[in-house]
Amino acid sequence: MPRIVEVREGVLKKNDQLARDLRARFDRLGVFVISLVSSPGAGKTALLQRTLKELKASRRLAALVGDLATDNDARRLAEAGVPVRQITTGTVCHLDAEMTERALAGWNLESLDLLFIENVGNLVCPSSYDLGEHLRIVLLSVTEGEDKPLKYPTIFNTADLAVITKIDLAEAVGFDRDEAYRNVRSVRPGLEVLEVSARTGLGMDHWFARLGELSARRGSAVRTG
Ligand SMILES: Nc1nc2c(ncn2[C@@H]2O[C@H](COP(=O)(O)OP(=O)(O)OP(=O)(O)O)[C@@H](O)[C@H]2O)c(=O)[nH]1
Ligand SMILES: [Mg+2]
Repeated sequence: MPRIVEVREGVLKKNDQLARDLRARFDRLGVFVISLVSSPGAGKTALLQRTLKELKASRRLAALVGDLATDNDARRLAEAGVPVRQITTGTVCHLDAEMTERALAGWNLESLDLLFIENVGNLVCPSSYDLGEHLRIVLLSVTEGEDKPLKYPTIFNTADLAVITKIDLAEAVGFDRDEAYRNVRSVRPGLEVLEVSARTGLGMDHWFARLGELSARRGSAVRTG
């Protein structure tokens, strides 16, 4: 086997082990962890901003956010008045379990119900790295093109739920809903798909309801990886 492949496999194995340990810790401490992945600008932060504001009255929340540079997203999320930590990855195009664990140091996880993790905007790299989350959500905005699931199948294959974002723009950009669903399901048959607009609020009630239902399954985690 070429050495570069061996090294990469070794890194992934180590990440998987650490992620399993993290998930066991989250389970023990009773915090449900949800990660969001998407291409840059698909609307992860906008969706989270609205979600944190809505859910903070009934749930104890926190968020971690990864970016190569800037703490713009952490500042946007902190406006909701919940604890937020930034992970600055430098040149790395994804979060990994070790970065996640380091970012959690000193945080009182028992005092949380839900922890959201916004991954670096990228449809490729994050797919290989388990962060110990219970639920991985992939976002696809209507402005990206309906073919993205076909071109980036791995991220859709590793997700538990897909959310089509910026649905308020669907008509303006000629979004072909049937084709998008067909493409998601040809890559990942049966994957649940929701539609939202963080701008207008369309679909948000259903999103909140599904988050509530899925996080209630904490005892029998959605992801087992
Ligand atoms: N019209 C519309 N615009 C949106 C919506 N959600 C996000 N946007 C806009 O899309 C742009 C990107 O949104 P972000 O929330 O920063 O996207 P992101 O996925 O967090 O981006 P990165 O963290 O850089 O990957 C911003 O200008 C948002 O205002 C939406 O539902 N409708
Ligand atoms: Mg963001």
